Amino acid sequence: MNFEKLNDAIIKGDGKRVTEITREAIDANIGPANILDQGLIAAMDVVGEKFSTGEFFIPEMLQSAIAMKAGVNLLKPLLTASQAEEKGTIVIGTVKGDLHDIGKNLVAMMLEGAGFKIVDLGADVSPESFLNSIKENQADVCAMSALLTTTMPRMEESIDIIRRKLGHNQVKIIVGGAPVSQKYADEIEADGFAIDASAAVVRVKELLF
Ligand code: B1M
Repeated sequence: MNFEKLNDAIIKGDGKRVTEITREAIDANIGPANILDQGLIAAMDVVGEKFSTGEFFIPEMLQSAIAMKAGVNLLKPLLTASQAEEKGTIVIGTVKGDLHDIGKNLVAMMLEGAGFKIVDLGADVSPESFLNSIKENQADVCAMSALLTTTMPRMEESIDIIRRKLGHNQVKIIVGGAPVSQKYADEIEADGFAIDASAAVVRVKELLF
C-alpha cells in the first residue's frame, strides 16, 4: 500500500480522513504495525520537521496529534489482541513537565498486547506519583517516556527517588522517547532503554524473564 494519502491526512490534521484511510487499510489486510509505522508515525516526523522550520506552529502540531490518535484508536484492538495470561504489572507515564503522550500510549498498548497489566499515569507525572503508584500496584516495571530534552532530567530524578525509597531490586525501570538513548539510559542508571514500542516489549521481557 502507498501510505502517502494517510501521511498527508495526518500532516493536514484531518482526523476524519485518517479514520477513513486507516479503516480501508485494515480492511485491505495491511498489517497494523505497518499502518502505524509507515502511515502514522512517519507523518508525525514530517510534522516535527515542519515545526522545526517554522512552517507549523503549536495548533497545527496539536491538530496532527489529534488526527493521529483517531488512527491509533482504530488500530488499538488489533495491536493489543492478546491471548497471553498476565505476565506482570507495569506503571507507565510521561515525565513531569512533558505533555507528549502518543509514543507512551503506543508503548502501553504494545505491552498490554504482550500480556502485561498496565497502570497508565498519563502525562506530566511527578517522581512521587511514579513512586506511589509502583508501591500501590506492586509493579514489576516502571516505564518512563520523555519527548523533550528539557524534561529528560525528570527521568533521572524519578529514578533517584524510586531507588532511594525502594532499593535497586524491587522494580525494573525502563526509559524511552525520541531524545533518549541507550547512552543516556546508562548514565541515569535505568535498567533498560527501548527505541520504540515493539523494542520496549522485548526489553521488558528480557528484564523480567
Ligand atoms: Co512537541 N515537540 N512540543 N508537541 N512534538 C517535539 C517532540 C519536537 C521534537 C518538535 C520539533 O521541534 N521538531 C520538539 C522537542 C525538541 C526538543 O526537546 N529537542 C517539541 C517541542 C519543542 C514542543 C513544545 C516545547 C513547543 C512549544 O510549546 N514551543 C511543546 C511542549 C509541551 C510540553 O510537553 N510541555 C510541544 C507540544 C506539543 C503538542 C502538545 C502540540 C503535541 C503533543 C500532543 C500529544 O502528545 N498529546 C506535540 C507533538 C505532536 C510533537 C511531535 C510533532 C510528534 C510527537 C509524536 O507524537 N510522535 C514531535 C516531533 C517528532 O517527534 N518528530 C514534537 C509520534 C510518536 C509515536 O513518537 O513519541 O517519539 P514518539 O514515540 C516513539 C519512540 O520515541 C518510542 O516509542 C514510540 C514509537 O513506537 N518511545 C518509547 C516513546 N516513549 C517511550 C518509552 C519507552 C520506550 C520507547 O519505554 C518506557
